[in-house]
Amino acid sequence: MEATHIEHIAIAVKNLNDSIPFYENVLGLKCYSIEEVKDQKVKTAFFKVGQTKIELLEATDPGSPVGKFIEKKGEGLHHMAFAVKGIENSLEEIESKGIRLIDKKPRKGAEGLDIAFLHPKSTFGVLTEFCEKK
Ligand code: CMX
Repeated sequence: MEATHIEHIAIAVKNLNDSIPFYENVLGLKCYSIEEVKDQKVKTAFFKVGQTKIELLEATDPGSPVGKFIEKKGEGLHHMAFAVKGIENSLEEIESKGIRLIDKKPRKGAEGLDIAFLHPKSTFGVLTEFCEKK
């Protein structure tokens, strides 16, 4: 498989409106998009830092992955996403190496990317995502 760069780093927050001003007014980044991803039960806010993005995640349902994460661990680093070439083949390849997949096939994520998650128990505690722009 080939990972080309860190596509985004995602941070779980309780409330987008409360956290966006830190990134804009303190770090000087610009929120260029707010999008709800119904499938993942989140609202997202995006900032660019070079070719990498910061993605803030607010749960739209307390029983969703981000809702459960906030309840258990509080706000903080939620996952890291690698841009990969050939997401289906990458998933097949790493599954054959014994890595536990959450998504065996890619699905549609924010910004229309194909995305798939690897289980944090297989990746040294960091929820890891692959994504590909097609
Ligand atoms: N990072 C690291 N560990 C995590 C984690 C995260 N983001 N989320 C959960 N875990 C750990 C928990 O701490 C827990 O560990 P322990 O058993 O040691 O306590 C274990 O995983 C199980 O957690 P859980 O709360 O019982 O939750 P589930 O097993 O029901 O689900 C997971 C965990 C990772 C499978 C689920 O969160 C998932 O499918 N995530 C992928 C999808 C996702 O996160 N979507 C939101 C973002 C979408 C987007 O960016 O668009």
